[in-house]
Amino acid sequence: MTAGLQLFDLLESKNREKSFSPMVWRAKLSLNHKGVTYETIPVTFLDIPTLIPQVCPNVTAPTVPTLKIADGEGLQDSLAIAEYVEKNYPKGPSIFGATPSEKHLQLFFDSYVSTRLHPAIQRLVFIEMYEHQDAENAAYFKSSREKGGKTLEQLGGDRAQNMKELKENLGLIHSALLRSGGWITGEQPGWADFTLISAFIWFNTFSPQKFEEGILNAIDDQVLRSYWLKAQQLIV
Ligand SMILES: N[C@@H](CCC(=O)N[C@@H](CS)C(=O)NCC(=O)O)C(=O)O
Repeated sequence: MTAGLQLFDLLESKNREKSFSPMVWRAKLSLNHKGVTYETIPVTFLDIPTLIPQVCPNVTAPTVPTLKIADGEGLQDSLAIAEYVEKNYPKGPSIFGATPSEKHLQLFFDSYVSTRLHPAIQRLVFIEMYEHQDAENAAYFKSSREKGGKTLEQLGGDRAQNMKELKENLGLIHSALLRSGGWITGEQPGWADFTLISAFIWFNTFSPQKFEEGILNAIDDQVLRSYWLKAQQLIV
C-alpha cells in the first residue's frame, strides 16, 4: 500500500530548503500522523504546471499538495489526501475522529483557520514570500499576485491592522486550547490541529519576528506559545 506514494511539496526557491505551503503541511502532518511512508518530491512554483499534470492528467488548475498514488493517478487536494489516508490506513490514531460529527466540527475549524487566519497571514508575508524566491519564481509570484492591479505592497495592506485582525481571530482558538489543555482535538492531534499548525509554519517560515508578535505574543499568557512548542514534535 505504501510503496510508490509520492508527495509533491513546495519549497521556497531561493535556497530550496524550507517547505512552507500551509496546504502541503496539512497533508504531510496527516500522512505522518498515520505513519505512512512516502517520498517527497520538492518543487517550486514554476515546476507545478509541468509536473502536476503528469500525475493528475485531467487537472485544470495544478496545485500542491499532490499525492501520486499510482501511475497517472494522483490526489490534488490536502483534504482529499487526508481522507485517502484515513480510509486506507485504518490502523493508528484517527485524523478526523471517531464519528461523522467530530469530522464535521473539525472541518468547521478548518474553515475558521482558512478564512479568519490565512488572509491576515498572507497579507503579512506577501513581501517575504517574494523575497524568498529565485529570480524566475519571484517574477512569477509577483505577476500572478499582482494580476488584479494592486502591487504586493498594496496587497499587504496595513501591518497594524493585520496584526489586530489576527489577534481578534485568535481569541476563540486561544479559548479552545485553554479548555482542552492539549491539542484542539483533545489528547491526540487531529485535522483541526493540522490546519492551525500548518498556518503557523507558513507564517513562521517567512517572518519569525511577525509570527512571534502576531501569534505567540498576541495574548498575554503562554497558551499559544506552549501549543507551538508542543507542535514541534510533529514538524519533521
Ligand atoms: N484546495 C487546495 C489548495 C491548494 C493550493 O492553493 N496550493 C497552493 C500552495 S499553498 C499552490 O499550489 N499554488 C500554486 C500557485 O500559486 O501557483 C488544497 O487544500 O490542497
